[in-house]
Amino acid sequence: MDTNCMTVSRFIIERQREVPGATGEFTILLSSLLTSFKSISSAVNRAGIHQIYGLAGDTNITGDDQKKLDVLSNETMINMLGASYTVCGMVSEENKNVIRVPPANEKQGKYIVCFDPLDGSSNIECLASIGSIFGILKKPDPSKDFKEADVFQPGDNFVAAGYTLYGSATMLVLALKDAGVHGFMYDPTIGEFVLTDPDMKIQPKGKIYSTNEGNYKYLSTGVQKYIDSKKFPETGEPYAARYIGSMVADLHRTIKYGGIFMYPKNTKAPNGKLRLLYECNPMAFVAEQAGGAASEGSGRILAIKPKSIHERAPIFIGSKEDVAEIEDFIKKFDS
Ligand code: AHM
Ligand code: MG
Repeated sequence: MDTNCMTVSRFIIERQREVPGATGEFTILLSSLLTSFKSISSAVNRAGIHQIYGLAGDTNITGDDQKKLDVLSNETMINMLGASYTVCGMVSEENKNVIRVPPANEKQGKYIVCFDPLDGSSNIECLASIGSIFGILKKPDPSKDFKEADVFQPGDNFVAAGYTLYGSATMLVLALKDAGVHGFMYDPTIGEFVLTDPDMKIQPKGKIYSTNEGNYKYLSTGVQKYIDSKKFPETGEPYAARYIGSMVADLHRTIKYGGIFMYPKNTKAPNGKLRLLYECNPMAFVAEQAGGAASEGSGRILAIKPKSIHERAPIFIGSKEDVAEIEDFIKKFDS
C-alpha cells in the first residue's frame, strides 16, 4: 500500500499551483470526467451480469446500432460534465447536435468538451478492450456567450485531451498542453487513478503496423504499397501486424510499443471512418505531446479546421518516422 500515491487530482492540483491566475476550474472539470470514467469502467465490468449488452433499440446519428453501454456512458458524461459549472458546450459521437448545458451552468463554464463516450463498441460483447476519448477546448471569447460555432476549433487549440482504456486494467492517459502525457492506472480498491506512467513518450520508429487490412482492395496505391513494404521489406525484417479494431486499445499499444496505427480513406469511405472532433483530434494531441505524429496523409491532423461536428478524417498516427514514411508513399504514389 503506497501511503503517498500520486493521484490524478493531486497531480493536477500540484501543476495548477505553478500557473499564475489558475482558478481551479480545470480541476473541477477533470473531477467530473474521472467520476464518469469510474462509472463507465464499472458498467463495462458488470455489463454481462446485468445484461446491458446488446442494442438499446436505437441508432445513433450515423446509423450505427447503439449499445446499451453506449447510451449509458454518453448519459453519464453529459450529466457529470453538464453539472460541473465548468462546461458551456459539448460534442458527443452519440448526439446529432452540439449539446447545450443548462443556461446557469453555461454562463459559468468556459470549457468545451468533445468526446466519444465508448469507442470500439463492436468489441463490447467479446470482452476486448474499449475506451472513452475526450478533448478539452476553451470558449474562444470568454466575454461572449457560448455559441455552437465555438466548437469548430482545430485540435491545436486543445488545452488537454486523452482517453481512458477499459482493458485488463482501466487506465487514464492524460495529455496536457506543453506538459506531457501521463498515464494513471485505476485502483478500484481506493477508487483513484494513480500515476504509473509519467511522461509517456512514443519511440521515434516502431516495428508494428496496425490497420484493417481487410480494406486493402479499397485503399489507395500509396497506402497499399506502404503496407506491402512492411510485409516484404527490401532490407530487414517485416513489421508485425496488430489490429484490435478498437482505437483506444490500438493507440495505447502504439504509444507503449511504437509503430503506426492508421485508418486511411478508401473507395468505400472517402474520408476514412474515424471522426475528427472526438476521435482523431484527441488522439493526435496525445501522440504529438508524447513526441509522435498524427497526419491525415499530407498534413497534421491538429491543423484541420473542422466544418461539421461529425466530420471524418483519414488518420496515420504513431511513431514520427513511421508517419513520415507513409506520408512519403502517399506523396509519391497518390498525388
Ligand atoms: P465506433 O465509434 O462505432 O466504435 O467505431 C470506431 C472504431 C474504432 O475504435 C476503430 O479504430 C475502428 O472503429 C475500427 O473500424 P473497422 O471495424 O472498420 O476496422
Ligand atoms: Mg467511436
